[in-house]
Amino acid sequence: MVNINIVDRVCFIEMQNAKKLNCLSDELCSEIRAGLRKAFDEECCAVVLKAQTRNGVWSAGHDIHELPLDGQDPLAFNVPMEKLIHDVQDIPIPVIAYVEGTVWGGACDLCLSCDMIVASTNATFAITPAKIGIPYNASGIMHFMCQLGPNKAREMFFTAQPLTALEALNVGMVNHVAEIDALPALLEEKMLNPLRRNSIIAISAIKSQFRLLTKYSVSLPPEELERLHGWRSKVYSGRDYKEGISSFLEKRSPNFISKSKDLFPPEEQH
Ligand code: YXS
Repeated sequence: MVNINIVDRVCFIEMQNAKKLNCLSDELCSEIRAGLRKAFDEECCAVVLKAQTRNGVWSAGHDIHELPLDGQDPLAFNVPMEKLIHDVQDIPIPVIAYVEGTVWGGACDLCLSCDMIVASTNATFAITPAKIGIPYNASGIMHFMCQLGPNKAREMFFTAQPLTALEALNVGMVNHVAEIDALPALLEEKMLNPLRRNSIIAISAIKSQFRLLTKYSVSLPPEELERLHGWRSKVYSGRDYKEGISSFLEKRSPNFISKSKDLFPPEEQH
């Protein structure tokens, strides 16, 4: 599912499950995580996460077939896609998302969790839980808020509409955009060659500080955390969530009927 190739201290991890649109299945996430560990063990100075595309799709996001229907949190801390996102942020080596094509759902969060993104002009980025009735998770929402600002992040989550590469560049989500043929040279010149020249131990210390500063920049009192979890569990154990998944798999439009007030029953309003 994944090809790992180390060239001149850079670890290229290529998703090769194009026939399944590189859906972030548990297996694919585990193989990418193994690639990250190999990059660290082999003392690489950078990781490049890329994909073989089909129908122009870089990754179609979490594998919808693997979303739990038994009331479990689909985006719990310990699900493989979330573990991959944590590993990308925790590995003290710059991880660059190299995007040619369309990115959907959790794969968009994965790209945002990388340290930098270079994209081809035909790339697009969409976060789509609202289309499937999924109450994304706080850490994922934070990624978008930090990178895009609250307004653009809300627009992406509420509309589930793709952002073009140029729009993503304009809001600072993407570092560089180029025509697909020019992207390899841009990656080498703007990123990989400087990273090979610079001090990796200094970069590791700087990346680890970025991680701590963003991770602890928000503190919610425990009761607020519990309230947040209550909202999420009501949604992912509710009707719209199941309807979102069934409608996708049955290739029909979803019929969402849950109401906002279902989340805030009168007895709980204060
Ligand atoms: O009909 P077959 O069996 O060939 O299967 C179809 C699709 O069902 C399948 N497929 C997927 N299967 C599992 N998980 C997926 N995420 C997924 N996406 C697609 O692949 C086969 C070809 O799909 P098709 O016919 O739609 O291809 P297309 O070229 O017309 O359209 C490509 C896409 C990517 C635009 C389209 O497949 C699409 O919109 N996929 C869903 C993208 C998405 O919303 N992903 C989010 C997944 S959930 C997730 O990541 C998070 C939990 S969250 O939602 O919270 O962000």
